[in-house]
Amino acid sequence: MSEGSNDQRCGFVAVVGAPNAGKSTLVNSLVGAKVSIVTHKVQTTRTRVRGIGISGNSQIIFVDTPGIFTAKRRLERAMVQAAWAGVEDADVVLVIHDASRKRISDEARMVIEGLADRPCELVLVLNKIDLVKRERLLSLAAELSESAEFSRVFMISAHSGDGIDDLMEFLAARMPLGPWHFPEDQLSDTTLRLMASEVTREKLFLNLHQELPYALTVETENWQEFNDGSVRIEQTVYVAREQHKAMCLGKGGKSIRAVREAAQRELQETLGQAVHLFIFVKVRENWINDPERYRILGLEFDA
Ligand SMILES: Nc1nc2c(ncn2[C@@H]2O[C@H](COP(=O)(O)OP(=O)(O)OP(=O)(O)O)[C@@H](O)[C@H]2O)c(=O)[nH]1
Ligand SMILES: [Mg+2]
Repeated sequence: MSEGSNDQRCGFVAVVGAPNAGKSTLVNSLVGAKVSIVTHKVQTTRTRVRGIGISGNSQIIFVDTPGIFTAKRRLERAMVQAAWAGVEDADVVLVIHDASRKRISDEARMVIEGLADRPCELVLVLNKIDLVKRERLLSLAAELSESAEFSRVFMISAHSGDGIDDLMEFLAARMPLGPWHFPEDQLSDTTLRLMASEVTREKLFLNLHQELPYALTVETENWQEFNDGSVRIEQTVYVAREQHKAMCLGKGGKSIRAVREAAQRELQETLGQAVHLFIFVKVRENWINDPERYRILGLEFDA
């Protein structure tokens, strides 16, 4: 932290939008490192994830949030509550819209309508422009701007990085004057345990199908560093039914083996050390109504 210089800027940028709009991909791209998991499935992000980016004198704390949708189950309500809470105290709110969708979804409208009366600065970010024709972008920007007052519109591809530098520069200048909140080499405020759980959850999302990824949660329960520089990480995947456990394991343990290998590889790379990852799958019928599971994720139980 370069303390003492009085031209430092530091602030919060919330990243909100419908599920699958590309919020986490964008946060990772702005931070320049993977801080939040990404999959092609909706509702990947379950809680707020803070990623820290630096541009010139500005430290920007990006708050990735779960997608906003009509929540029914307890976990879904907690996720959507966490998303709206991410907007509180933000200096700038980026509204991420998936421009590649043919129609503006009800969920996307819900996000913009929910923000319209808030006193914060709203910036519209049309994402996935690698998949869209330019004419469509202009009409989309005009249509979305009818529902809320945006100070700027950016057209980007979080995937290819197109437009990211301009957005970063804009945000850096928008941050209020003040000392940096985090050391300059810190990329995220999450714990290693939570990060490791998320990596495994991402691999479960990628390897399991239908409702199964939504019916489980992952917790890191043991973390043991050894003198040879390696680490043993033990995790539990909680599922609600025996049948889900069988599906999670796969034939002859094939699915969980693929998950374990992919997660171990990524953790090894992120941590820069040898990782011995052990994953146990346990049935805990009512985990979705257990307050402790929510506390660990930083979610509100009674949202
Ligand atoms: N073609 C293309 N795909 C993108 C772009 N940005 C994100 N994606 C893809 O969109 C999908 C969803 O990305 P995420 O970053 O997980 O989206 P999210 O908004 O965080 O989703 P939730 O956490 O589920 O709300 C992934 O398959 C990404 O690879 C982009 O600019 N172009
Ligand atoms: Mg996400």
